[in-house]
Amino acid sequence: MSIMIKGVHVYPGHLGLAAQLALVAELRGLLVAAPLFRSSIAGGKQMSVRMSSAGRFGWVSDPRGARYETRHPATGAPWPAIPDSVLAIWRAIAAPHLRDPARLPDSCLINWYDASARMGLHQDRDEGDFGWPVLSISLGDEALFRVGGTARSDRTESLWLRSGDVVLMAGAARLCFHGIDRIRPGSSNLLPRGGRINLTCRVVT
Ligand code: MD3
Ligand code: FE
Repeated sequence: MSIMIKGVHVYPGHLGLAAQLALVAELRGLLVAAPLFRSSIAGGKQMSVRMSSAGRFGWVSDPRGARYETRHPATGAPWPAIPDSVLAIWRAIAAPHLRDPARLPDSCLINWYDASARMGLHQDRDEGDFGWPVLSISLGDEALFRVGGTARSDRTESLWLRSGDVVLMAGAARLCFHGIDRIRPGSSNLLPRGGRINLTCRVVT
């Protein structure tokens, strides 16, 4: 079951509680090997979201700019593999929208939001080919997601994303402006100390 908002497919409650808990347990191990770090945005300000990655490429942004790197900026180690459970969600939801249905993502960005974190309106433009879709998985506290059109000035619509929701940006929606206005602290008890995790799977090359 899915709904559409501004061309973006939303699959509410795609992951049940057991699947969410299993995924969180897997991410805990992954984040020991590849700890969360802070990126900065143009102008040098730090982002409020902390992040890490899995897969061949991870997204990093520092005063030199935003780019994909094959190694963690603090440890220097290659990123851990994308969990099979995440690849299974990609196969189930993204496959019908792929030119090559066997193509897997080569990057899974892990965004961690505390009670005051947000993400300003932006486009995802650091990948080599915008023909591939982007898939997002929400875990933990609810988040107010805003999505517009392909111009920054286009009218936006908002939607609360909840734990277990999956979002797919394919076709023209791949270049929509989007962001997270705020999270709703205490709205989920999936993560013992609260907060929100968002996983974003992308094809980079
Ligand atoms: C719509 N993350 O990491 S995921 C990002 O919840 C990012 O952490 C947000 O935007 C988060 O770049 C939103 C949903 C999402 C991701 C990519 C998109 C929506 C998108 C790309 C195009 C249009
Ligand atoms: Fe984005």
